Amino acid sequence: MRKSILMKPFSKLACFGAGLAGAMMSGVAQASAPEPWQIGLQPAAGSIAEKATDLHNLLLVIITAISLFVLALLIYTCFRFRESKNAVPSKTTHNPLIEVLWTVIPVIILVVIAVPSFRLLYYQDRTDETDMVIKVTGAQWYWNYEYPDEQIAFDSYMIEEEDLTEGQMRLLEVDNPLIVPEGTRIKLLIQGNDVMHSFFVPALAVQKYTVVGRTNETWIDVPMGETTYYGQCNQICGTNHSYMPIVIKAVSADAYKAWLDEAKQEFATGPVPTATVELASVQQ
Ligand SMILES: [Cu+2]
Repeated sequence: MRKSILMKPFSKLACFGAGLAGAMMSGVAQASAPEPWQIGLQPAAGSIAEKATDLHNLLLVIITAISLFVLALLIYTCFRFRESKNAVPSKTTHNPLIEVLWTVIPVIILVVIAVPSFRLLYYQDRTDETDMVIKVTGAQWYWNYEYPDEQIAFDSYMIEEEDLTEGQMRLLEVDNPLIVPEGTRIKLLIQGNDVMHSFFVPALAVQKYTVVGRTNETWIDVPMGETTYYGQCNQICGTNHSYMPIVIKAVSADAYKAWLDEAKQEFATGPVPTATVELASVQQ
């Protein structure tokens, strides 16, 4: 299998590193991946994920309060109107005050949720301030990554279980990860090659469908720090849907340059078709 020059040093470190603040401070690469028995979100990486986590936390408070309120009402009703105390049920059908309350209060709650929700939706939708463009194509069953400005493109396949090396995660490692420089805002142009797939990397809070004949645009805000972000296809796309993981490795500017030099030898595409260039420049 083809290996990028960065594959070796990073693969050893690409295991269960999430939350290792000490490791990050000392500049050692870490990984952002699911952990056994994890129930919360993966640590937020970048501004989009931070905003998404904030919204999630706000919603958690709201839904918990609503659930507890409804539970309390149920318990009170069951107790207060039990048969022994209330043998003949009330025939009341209308109560204007309660009806106004149970209409207006949910509307207010929905508005409170909608404001930060739409703000996040538009924030992560697109931005003019991106540093580079990467075209992502979903295919049965692998990913293709193209750097139109560098004229390189390569496929990224999952590493089979029997080929895994010590410390690598089953179903999550790939032969050619998407290498990006740390601290960069990257515009993603996402396309499908056959059926619908979905490009999903939880720590970066990016999830976008790949659709044949259509280019979906989004962006990721890769923070500083040499981190490997793991994701997976998130739209059932056929037999091997579970076997097309996504690995994004954020590396230092120097390491990115070194990788780029190597990749230009190995993955050169030649001049990019005009349509792609136009698309990238129109959307910038
Ligand atoms: Cu899939």
